[in-house]
Amino acid sequence: MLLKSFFLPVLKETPKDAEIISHIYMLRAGMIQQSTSGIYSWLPLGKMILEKITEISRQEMIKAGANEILMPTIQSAEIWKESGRYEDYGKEMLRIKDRNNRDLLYGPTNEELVTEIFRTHVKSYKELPLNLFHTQWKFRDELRPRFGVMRGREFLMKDAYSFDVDYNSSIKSYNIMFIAYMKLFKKMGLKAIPMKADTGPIGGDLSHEFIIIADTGESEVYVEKELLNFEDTLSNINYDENLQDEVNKYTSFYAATEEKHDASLFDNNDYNLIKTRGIEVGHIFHFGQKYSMPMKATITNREGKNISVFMGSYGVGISRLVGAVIEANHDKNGIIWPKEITPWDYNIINLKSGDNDCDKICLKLYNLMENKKLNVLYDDTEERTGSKLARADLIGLPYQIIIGPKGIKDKLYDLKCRKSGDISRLSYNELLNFVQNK
Ligand code: 5CA
Repeated sequence: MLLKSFFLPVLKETPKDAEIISHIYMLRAGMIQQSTSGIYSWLPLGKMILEKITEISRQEMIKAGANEILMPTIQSAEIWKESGRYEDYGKEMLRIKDRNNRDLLYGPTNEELVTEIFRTHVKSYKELPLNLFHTQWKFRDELRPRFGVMRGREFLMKDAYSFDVDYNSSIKSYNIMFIAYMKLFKKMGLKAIPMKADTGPIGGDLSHEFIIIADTGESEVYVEKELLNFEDTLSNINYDENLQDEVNKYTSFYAATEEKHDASLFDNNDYNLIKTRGIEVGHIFHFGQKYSMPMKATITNREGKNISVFMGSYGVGISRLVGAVIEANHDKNGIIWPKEITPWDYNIINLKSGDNDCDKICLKLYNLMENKKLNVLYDDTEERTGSKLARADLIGLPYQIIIGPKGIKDKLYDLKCRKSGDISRLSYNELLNFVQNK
């Protein structure tokens, strides 16, 4: 991609109302623009990151056996009246009337809608287990939208819903999602800590939140130190194994959000507990027949008896994750994208666009890298050297290849690793070797 033809409206100044680093950098790097309180437009760089995160989550859901669907953002109030949540959900739900005075709402979550799909089509245990997921915008009229995409009113969520014939099978489905979540956060370059959690308006008897430890996180959490340094074996786990032992490896440690924390344990020497803060990037719930009973989502079981199906729901905060990844990966100059998420791996920076020699060598390298299907952004703009370098640090691609008149004279070019800040001076061939063998 040539930067000249990429819409990257970076801001030089720190925006006034942004309090935390991810919000500041997302605005400064031209990733998002506020439309109104808690609602954002996603500009090209932001959209690319959103897509990357969506795709990692999608691929892991599919590996874990889930089927992708797409439910609408607007739902009929009827099904919510059936489940009993229409009144309960309170002011967070955006209620709308259509031209025929029918009650509609902008979905804050999809348990009811997916249960309606299920009950229309599935009648027998033979069609189970089933897991349906989608990635769709939600609206919650949060009391205090803040920190940019971290607590938005409109936000993108991946939500999955499992259906099973009995309690034990539904715990198996819960465990599959538990492990899938650990895997997908790891694939985003993040260390997520599963914690016992409150079930809130979703309900149920079993729930875990997945938390990224960060000072700016909104949740207060208590976690056993050993869990923070725990070496996982996730890459060796297959979804067809019995996953209870794997899940127990995590849940045997003490880790809880504030609402679930047992304060008497904090002073207890048996637990090496620390109190810290974190960002909730995922939340899973097991709620059995809470929705299937009132909504009459029944199936025949092996004994030919009609029973209400057992369910769970599983959410990943896709748009919040864009902020969370930045909170976990940045320095004073800007974002440092992990390789799993970065929109491009390399940033060629032409320090003197318009100079014949600089243009020639940059373009030659760019074309060669493109032909080799390397993922590269070429800064061919006419900005000043200082602004180009500052912008490159701000947008945080893993490697910068910096080419200017001095380098051309010496036949040595700078390769900068964004994360370590290390700069190597390499010949053209050494550069090629590096990018081809990376
Ligand atoms: N139906 C269930 C699971 S599918 C559900 O809605 N769960 S939730 O309420 O916990 O939301 C799932 C995830 O969405 C959260 O873990 C969080 O990462 C994200 N999320 C929730 N509210 C917001 C918000 N206001 N802004 C950004 N992300 C949010």
